[in-house]
Amino acid sequence: MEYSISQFGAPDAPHCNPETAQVTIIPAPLEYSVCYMKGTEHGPQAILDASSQMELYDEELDCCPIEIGVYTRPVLDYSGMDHAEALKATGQAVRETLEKGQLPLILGGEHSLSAPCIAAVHEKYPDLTVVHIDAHGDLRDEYEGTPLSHASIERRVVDMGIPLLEIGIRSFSPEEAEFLKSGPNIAVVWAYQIARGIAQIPWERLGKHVYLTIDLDAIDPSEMPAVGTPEPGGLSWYQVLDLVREICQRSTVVGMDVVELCPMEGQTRADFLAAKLVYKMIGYRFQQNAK
Ligand SMILES: [Mn+2]
Repeated sequence: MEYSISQFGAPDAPHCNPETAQVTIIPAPLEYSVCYMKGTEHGPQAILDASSQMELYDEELDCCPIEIGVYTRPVLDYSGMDHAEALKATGQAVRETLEKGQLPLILGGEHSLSAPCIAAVHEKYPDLTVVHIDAHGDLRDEYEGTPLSHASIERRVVDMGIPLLEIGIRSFSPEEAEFLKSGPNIAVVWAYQIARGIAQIPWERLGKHVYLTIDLDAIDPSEMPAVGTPEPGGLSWYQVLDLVREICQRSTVVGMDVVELCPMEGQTRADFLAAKLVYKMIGYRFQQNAK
């Protein structure tokens, strides 16, 4: 790609000192198990590039969230690695960020990268809850022969013994439905419940510390067309923002990711949505701390 921004919010971002930043963005162009549209490996760079065109004042929060310090690591280089090695390297980047006392915010890349990131955050915060905003349940034990698949990521979270809250789901296999009925520690808020105004989100499930993973296909394809596996009937921009805001008000978010952007020719609105979502997540997260 010719246009290649290395710091989120650049070129105006003056607050990207790696030592004093409160957030470290980890661009993770991981793509091994994507099954339909390929291209998520270009997602992180598309988000960084779009972020350079974004205004840094947040009218809702009446501040410039970037001033808390947002450092972007060099894009992770997975060349020569197999899927398992790439996941390990991603988890290591999260661990290094946590050791510096910074909040890791990972840009995907395919959703399988969340597993090592969540594992690393869970080591530091054993009382972790995972909130998963997605169109898909991602609860298959394995998919296309691998337990590392992006379609199995939340099953790995369950395997780790971490309570899970899934929101926006509208694509679920019979195997996943059966698994859910077997009583694992999962609550699911379906997209249709949100669309009809009958969703009762079990917020009491959230512990003190939350890891938030957002698969961009949670958002309706009319607003977010650039994903590998689009599903109709998704959440709106403001519905997603309201969820993120509420999560940040109720708990301390100690890790987050935005995954599955699959940049497409002529669909730059998707890259801009992803970049702005990342910025709103940072704003909500630290506005809550400032109160
Ligand atoms: Mn998904």
